[in-house]
Amino acid sequence: MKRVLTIQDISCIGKCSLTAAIPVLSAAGVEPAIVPTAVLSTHTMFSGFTFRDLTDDMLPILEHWKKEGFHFDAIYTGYLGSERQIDIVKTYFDTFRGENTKIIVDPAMSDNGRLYTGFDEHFAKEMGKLCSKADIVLPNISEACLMLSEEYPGEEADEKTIEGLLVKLDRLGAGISVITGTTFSDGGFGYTGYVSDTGEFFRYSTPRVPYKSHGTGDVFAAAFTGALMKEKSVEQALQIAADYTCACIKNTFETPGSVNYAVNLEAELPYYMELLKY
Ligand code: PXL
Repeated sequence: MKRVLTIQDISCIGKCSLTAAIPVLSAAGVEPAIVPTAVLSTHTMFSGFTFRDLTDDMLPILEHWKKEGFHFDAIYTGYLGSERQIDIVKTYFDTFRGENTKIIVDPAMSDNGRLYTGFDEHFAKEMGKLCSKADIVLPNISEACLMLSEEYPGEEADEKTIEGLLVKLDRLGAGISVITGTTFSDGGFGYTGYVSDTGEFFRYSTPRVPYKSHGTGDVFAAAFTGALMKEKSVEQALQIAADYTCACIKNTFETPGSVNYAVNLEAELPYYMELLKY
């Protein structure tokens, strides 16, 4: 069984970061190994959340694992709480990057042109440096702009603008750069990617559901990583992740009384598992 290490926070209520990654990776049939970077009472979209920083545990966990000789088929990171955590994650990459270990960075730090509470522009630049150590990066439009010091063009940026951002993102050094949450001229919603080796773009969209929620980037990244571990190509895995994430948003939109702080990712796990079969 493949083992994926994911390094991000636990928001006790929020259905994001680890509480999204663990069920999704498990549904994919891969073993989730975790390094919780912090424990929050909720994700940071609520006010008054508690925050227990676990940075001091990160290196002792690494040292123990080194002694045990653990191996990871992928390492993927999401929300990180500080620049020091970013530095420690670099050590994780350097320590556990095996010949076939895929490194995926989702620089979860911003939405709609605004940084999440607690982050500043310097943090965003440091996240850009972490991206340079990845095989695949998955920022949304805001995150890409912050890492590149580019003006935020809005969520409805046209395809040429997104392609321009991708070419710049490629210079950070990841082999494959993907911008998520892009809008297409036909009204679809999806992602656009760029492959460094070939200089080619690729894109995929699903119908737009008129519903905004939190944590959808985390659901997407976990579903992508899970699919990649099931021997799907990068493009197939991204499509599966987009179809699954879209189904989660639609399910939430259509289910009266759904929570408004996250999507119904659990309800669509059978659909995700179905998608992985083909
Ligand atoms: O990527 C979503 C996310 C993860 N973790 C924490 C967050 C958020 C989004 O707000 O606050 C703590």
